[in-house]
Amino acid sequence: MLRGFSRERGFTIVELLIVVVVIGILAAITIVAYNGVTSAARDAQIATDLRNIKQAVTRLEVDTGGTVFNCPGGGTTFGPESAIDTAVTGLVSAPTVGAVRETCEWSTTAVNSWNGPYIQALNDPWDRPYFIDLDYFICDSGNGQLIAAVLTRGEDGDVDYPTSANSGACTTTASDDTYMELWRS
Ligand SMILES: [Ca+2]
Ligand SMILES: [Ca+2]
Repeated sequence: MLRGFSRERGFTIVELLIVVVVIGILAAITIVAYNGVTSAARDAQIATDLRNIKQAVTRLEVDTGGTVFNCPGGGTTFGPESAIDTAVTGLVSAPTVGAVRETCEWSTTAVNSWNGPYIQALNDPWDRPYFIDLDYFICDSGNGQLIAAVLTRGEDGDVDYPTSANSGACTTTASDDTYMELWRS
């Protein structure tokens, strides 16, 4: 009886600790794997959204003969910037006739030939509208470049130019933005 009781005494503290540690390791591995999957899915969604917005910009150009904000020659020099769902971009709702900024201006002809919406209002994974910036600076092959881009400003919600310099030699700096180039001057 005593011997049988002894065999069924249950787990020792050491055995229990080992079980707890093993469960902890398995949980950590699962969390890391899950985060990897969700961030890959998020990146894929952003890539799809940016591509769709770029296609909408092209359709807007075909109809109006202009482009987002209706800047002559595309406009990358100190061009305007805005969330895609504002009327001034001309993507989601019809723009009104008038000056935007610098030489960008919606003319009566362009507004009359507007046949959108070219895309529905669309938010990034952090529930903020995607953003169009006609003077977005990037570091390309070691040189600061000015481009027109559509982007998500990332988790921090701010535009972080991913470059150390606006022109000339540059190094890439930390940025949680994800952008797609529309054109460059
Ligand atoms: Ca800008
Ligand atoms: Ca950012």
